[in-house]
Amino acid sequence: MDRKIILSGIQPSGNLCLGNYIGALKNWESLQDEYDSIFLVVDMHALTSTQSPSNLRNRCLSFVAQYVACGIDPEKSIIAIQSHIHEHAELMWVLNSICYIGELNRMTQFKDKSKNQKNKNVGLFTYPVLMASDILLYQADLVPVGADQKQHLELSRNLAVRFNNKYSETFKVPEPFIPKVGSRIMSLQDPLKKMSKSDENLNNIISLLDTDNDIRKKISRAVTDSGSEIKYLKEKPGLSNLIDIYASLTKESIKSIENNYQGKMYSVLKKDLIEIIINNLSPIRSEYNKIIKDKTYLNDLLKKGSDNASYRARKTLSKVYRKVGFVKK
Ligand code: ATP
Ligand code: LTN
Repeated sequence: MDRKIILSGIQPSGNLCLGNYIGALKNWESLQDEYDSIFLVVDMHALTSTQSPSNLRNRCLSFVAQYVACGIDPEKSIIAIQSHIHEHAELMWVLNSICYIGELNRMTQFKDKSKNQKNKNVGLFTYPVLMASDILLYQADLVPVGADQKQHLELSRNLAVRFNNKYSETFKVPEPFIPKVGSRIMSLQDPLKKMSKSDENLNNIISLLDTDNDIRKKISRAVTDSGSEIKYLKEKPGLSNLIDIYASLTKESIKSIENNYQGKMYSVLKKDLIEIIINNLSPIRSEYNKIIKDKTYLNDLLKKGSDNASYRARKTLSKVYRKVGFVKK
């Protein structure tokens, strides 16, 4: 039987951070043996916020190298850059025509991200339709993402069902795969907001390429409450976030972490957490430093990835064009 398909993507804005690693990349790595996997660097999505062209270009390659350094194996999974496969934009146009403005108006990420923008760009508004097209193009069964993407995924499901009902069975209806622990890692300085790779305050985030010293400093300074009991509680968002990171990286349960640190000071937990993060990230960093230098290797894997992805994308898009009534070339 054919293996089920998973697909996910990260936009190359800012530096990949611990939130992206725990919420997405770490799960991609463990799912790739079981699933037919496609992992994208979604550069077209990144255009919805301001990007310098040369930074965007460099960051795309750097993200590909970081995917591989995190254990995404190009022999097992397709790794590709979204803009290399023109079918994403083409399917989006078709999906735009069955998506309602009211649906996009309800998207909380659009409300958050456009809040402080004077001139809101249309791309930011229709971004979830492009995401639906990424997913539906490859007939994905499962989409491993952090909790913040749940609403976008619901829209992808609705668009798939709507298209299938209007024309005939065409798209698989994808399911989200959201980790039980670590689906929403919070900012280190403001634990009420999500850790985000494009955050301008670098003290809020641990970047995958931070040095050991950066990690030590940032975790030592991470905001906690003034209490002393190590308990995972809503009233202790800073401490609970550190426990979440600890639990996700060690696979230890939150209960057992609480038991092990009973009666100990926050600083003891922080010190151990620093070692855990360093043990996870330093091998990734050294692997990255090797891979990023080998441009031939990166270009070859991208060529193979986009050839494979384009083949699949073409198959779905030609079916869609036929169903909606476009004349065959
Ligand atoms: P940006 O700040 O550029 O909007 P981001 O850090 O929110 O970026 P995305 O590109 O939106 O990252 O997300 C990439 C993947 O990482 C998605 O699957 C998303 O759900 C996941 N993710 C992002 N932030 C977190 C977080 N704080 N905790 C867990 N998962 C996260
Ligand atoms: N919107 C996602 C990034 C994204 C994505 C996708 C995730 C774009 N296309 C397809 C999963 C599947 C975000 O994390 N901001």
